[in-house]
Amino acid sequence: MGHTHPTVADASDITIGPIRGSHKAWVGTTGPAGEPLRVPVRRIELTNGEHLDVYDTSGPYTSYTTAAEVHDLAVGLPRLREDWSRPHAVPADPAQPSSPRVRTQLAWARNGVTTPEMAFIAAREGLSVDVLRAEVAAGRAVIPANHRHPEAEPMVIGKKFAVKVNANIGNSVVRSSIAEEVEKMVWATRWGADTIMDLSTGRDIHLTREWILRNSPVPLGTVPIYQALEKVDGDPTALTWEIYRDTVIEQAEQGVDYMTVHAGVLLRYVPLAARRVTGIVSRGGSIMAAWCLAHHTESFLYTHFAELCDILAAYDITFSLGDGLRPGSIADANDEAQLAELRTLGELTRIAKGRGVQVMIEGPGHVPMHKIVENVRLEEEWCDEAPFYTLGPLATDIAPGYDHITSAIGAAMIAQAGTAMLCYVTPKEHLGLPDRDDVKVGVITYKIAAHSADLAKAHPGAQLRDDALSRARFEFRWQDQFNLGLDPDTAVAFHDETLPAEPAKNAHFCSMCGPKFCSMRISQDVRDYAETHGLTSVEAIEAGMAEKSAEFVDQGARVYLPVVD
Ligand code: IRN
Ligand code: FE2
Repeated sequence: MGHTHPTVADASDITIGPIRGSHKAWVGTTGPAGEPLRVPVRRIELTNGEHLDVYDTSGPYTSYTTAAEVHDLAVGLPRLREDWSRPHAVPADPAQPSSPRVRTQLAWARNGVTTPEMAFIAAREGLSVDVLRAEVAAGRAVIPANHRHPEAEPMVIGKKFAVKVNANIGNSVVRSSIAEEVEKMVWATRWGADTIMDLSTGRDIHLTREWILRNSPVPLGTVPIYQALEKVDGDPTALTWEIYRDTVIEQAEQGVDYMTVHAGVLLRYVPLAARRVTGIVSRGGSIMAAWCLAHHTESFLYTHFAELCDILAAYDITFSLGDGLRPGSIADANDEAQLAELRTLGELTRIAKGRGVQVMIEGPGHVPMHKIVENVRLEEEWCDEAPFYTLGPLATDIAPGYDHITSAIGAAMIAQAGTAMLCYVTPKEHLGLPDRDDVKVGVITYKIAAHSADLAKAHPGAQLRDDALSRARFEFRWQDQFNLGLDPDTAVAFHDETLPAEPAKNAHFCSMCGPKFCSMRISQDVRDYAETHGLTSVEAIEAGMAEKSAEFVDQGARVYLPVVD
């Protein structure tokens, strides 16, 4: 079999240009040293002259209008954070005199230092920088920002902030090229992915990641054990701490912002998963379980954890402590294997934070609705409220082909209960590798879950978009209704399937009920009646009723009127 050269990305592969009805804008703020910072927003222009700014994850791609404007993908995005002041090393934990001196957002926050990243994020979230710094200092929020990934626009993951969405991409031996992965990253962030995880396992892992990192406007996460496994030709028993450590350093140098580490899969927990309906479903978890069993030794991720912390601290990489024993079916939810691992993740959280490393905790998986909230409660109790980052969970197992929906139901519930970031699930989950359309459906589905939770948690400003859209809907400003939505292209396409003519974009009805029976139009009529008669709505309704009943009596009080030709 001949070796195919890696195909690299070129500008024609990626989607550029503004999302329908909006354009990229920047809102100014200042950093801790008074330096000007520009925070990106997506500005939706409305037909009534108003506009609404919404959170924007798309990077410069939505500001390009022609292929000629696109930056050189081989060079990468402008290095936004390169010139920002990076404070000097400070004690990892000022309360512990023996803690190492590090340069992480956690240590800076604990020492009362405001970083440019914090100022940028506070403006982005519409919250005060003091609240943000306090949340980071307490370990309740993380800012995944490797010093070596200056292209990324800073963002925060924590329950006091907007719920975030991660999109997984990555090739496998079976299919996909580098160009496709860069294209998927741009595509996923266009629709609102807050972070990207590159889960590549095939050939060209290093090069694929390099292309994604240099061109990604959002933080990038990886699972280093996947690449370590490639280095030993897929034999988990051949893994060593040294191979793993070198892989982590290789990825750290490239700029990976957060890493999934399945250090809570302990030798003694493996038998707990043996009698499960679906055993171990985590890829990383199964690799570590195989290693522990084969060597009958404790996991090298666990025994070398402090050393690993110091590597991550040097770059300010955030731990995403993996849920290697998460349930892979409703039957296995909240079982002893899952909870034993979670307790260990709590122990590891304290070690990492003591060394100044930011931590979030990965969670399930497949969990029926009545067992979801308990997951958040235990995670907060055992892991000192480190941000929770969950995969769904799927609320039922019976809908392959629709698992973006089964999981969004669980995701909305768990986010309302306090989960800070949701890992998307696409319609292809359990069935195959997602393509471009699946990525978009997955991201939009998860934006719905995340935003629903923001509303339920009364996140400041979250409801502005709902209210703007509802007003547009009520006032038959069709263009505004499309453009305020998460996916304007689909909204307009659906509308045009039945009413493609241009005048229908102003019509006071749609094809659902037709021109005669629109509830929105009838309500409008009631309002208009009130206005012309100088009445309140209630009075208008009463007056209108009286008028109608008089008409009814006038016409002979008959329910069925005679046909008049
Ligand atoms: C998120 C929460 N729990 C798991 N995840 C994500 O699932 C994790 O961050 C990674 O992107 C993906 C696969 O992880 P496993 O199967 O190696 O555990
Ligand atoms: Fe699953």
